[in-house]
Amino acid sequence: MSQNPLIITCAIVGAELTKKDFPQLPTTPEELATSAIEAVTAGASIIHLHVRDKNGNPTQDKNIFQNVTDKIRKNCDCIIQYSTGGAVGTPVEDRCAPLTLKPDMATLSMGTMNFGDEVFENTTEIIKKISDEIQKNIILPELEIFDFGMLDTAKRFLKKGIIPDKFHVDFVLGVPGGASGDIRNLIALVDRLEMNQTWTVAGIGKSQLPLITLAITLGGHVRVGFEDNIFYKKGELATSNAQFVNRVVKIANELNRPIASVADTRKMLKFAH
Ligand code: KMH
Ligand code: ZN
Repeated sequence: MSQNPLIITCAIVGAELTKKDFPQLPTTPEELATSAIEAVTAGASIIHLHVRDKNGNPTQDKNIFQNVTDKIRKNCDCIIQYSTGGAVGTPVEDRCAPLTLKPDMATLSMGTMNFGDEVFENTTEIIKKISDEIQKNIILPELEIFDFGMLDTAKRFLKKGIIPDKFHVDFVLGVPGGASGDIRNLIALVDRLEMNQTWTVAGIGKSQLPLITLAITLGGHVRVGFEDNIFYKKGELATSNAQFVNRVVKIANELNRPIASVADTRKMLKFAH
């Protein structure tokens, strides 16, 4: 039986690291676009996007999102997924600001959690507001599930109509404060998903490689990139986002999973447009 194509998402930069921590981190619009294009060329079909201001700090500035999106689109076709998580402490209005640009996809985190030593706030009110903006702009949401209770929240909110009934799921495992990157957590979470729901795993730090390998085996999808991990191996920093995508392609080839094109991804995630 032929296996379903593997959707690779690349999270090219998050909101936590700076160039001081990691000089290879893409932060300017040019660097972000180049890194995204390299990742897509290597096999990614979705780019999870955060952007930075002139000083390299995380921002939800709509104009910068537009600028980076235009630069990526000029050079390649891919699905662009905006972060509505922003950085810890970003006000909800700012988190929603880029959504009026109507990206293909946007994230929707399913609960408040400790995030390292800080708190990533996603109260019911915040989730409702972001979900409303996502629906108003006809964007496909990706539910960010950092812990078990967040999956139960998603099911509860789905029944109440707080979140739309069409979405993709991303299990983000290994954030200190959320569920750990232990592979048994992924197995348990997938087991509790409803049938036919598409899902991706993002493993933080050293949990990335075992989690993506398991996800490829289980028929799920994967996210890699500097937002989640900067080490290619123990003690060896990665050189580019594309390097991580290339590794996924190699593992997928060994395990007989074809790589999803952008068209395959749109079809599998049931895009409206
Ligand atoms: N930066 C984190 C606090 C998302 O992109 O939607 C949240 C985050 C999730 O990165
Ligand atoms: Zn993110």
